[in-house]
This record gives sequence, C-alpha cells and structure tokens, in this order.
Amino acid sequence: MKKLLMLVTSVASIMMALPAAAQFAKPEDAVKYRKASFTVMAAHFSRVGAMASGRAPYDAKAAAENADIAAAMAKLPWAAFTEGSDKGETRAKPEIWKDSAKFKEAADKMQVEMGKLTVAAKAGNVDALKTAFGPAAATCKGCHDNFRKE
Ligand code: ASC
Repeated sequence: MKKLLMLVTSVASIMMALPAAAQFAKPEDAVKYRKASFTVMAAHFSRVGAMASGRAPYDAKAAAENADIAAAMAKLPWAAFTEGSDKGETRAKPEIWKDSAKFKEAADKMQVEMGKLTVAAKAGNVDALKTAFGPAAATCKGCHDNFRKE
C-alpha cells in the first residue's frame, strides 16, 4: 500500500512537472479538452446564475456545490491553448496566441472572480451570490468578445 502510494505520488509529481503541451498527444485533443472544461464550467455556472437571477429557487447547498465545480473547471482550459491548436474545430481567435499576455490576464481574472463566487456561495446568502455573479459572468463575456470568433 505504501509502495503504491509512493508510486502514485511520484507519477503525479512527474505529470505536474510536464509542460502543458505534453498533456496532449495532438492539437485536436487540446481543443476537445478545453471545450469540455468550458462546457462543464458553463453548465454549473449557469445553475448558479439561475439562482442569482431568481430563475431558480435559491438553494444554498446547490449554489455552493455548483460554484465549486465552476471554479475548479475555470482552472483547466488555459493549459490546452497549446501551439498549433488554433486550427480545426475551434472558434479560438489568433489573438489568444498573438496577445498571450492579455489572454492570460483575462484567464487569471476569471479564476479570481470564480473564486469570489465560491466564497459568496459558501456564505449561504443570496445577496452575496447576486453581487459576485455579475463580475464573474463579465469575465466569461470579456473573453468571448475578445478571444472567440462568432
Ligand atoms: C454563462 C455562460 C456563459 C456566460 C456568459 C456571460 O452562464 O454559459 O458563457 O454565462 O453568458 O455573459
């Protein structure tokens, strides 16, 4: 058991040390991965949004669970904007690679706002949730406007 744990730990640390590109055998795999993480994020984020806007009844536990998942997903897509993954089944704009500092700033901002959303959701108060939801949604929209084709 101890050996297994050591093996798992060392495999995990090797994986974390690998450059992002090494996680994907092909550019299409990176595209699929980032789309999947955005899809899951959007599903859970919009459940929080439904509560924040009153379209769904407020349920503190569900809000916290969904915000947590959205925040976890918000960490994932960025490493999948690998070199060469600007082609194929993607609406990613060339600006992602040309203006990568601006893209990273937008990605970081989203993660910060998603983090604030989870804090608000865990506070168990619908007004805190409403306050945090708007700025988080604005980070989604900001990236769509600047970095996603129609
Ligand atoms: C969502 C979702 C988005 C954002 C965006 C905010 O729920 O899926 O992409 O909010 O619409 O403007």
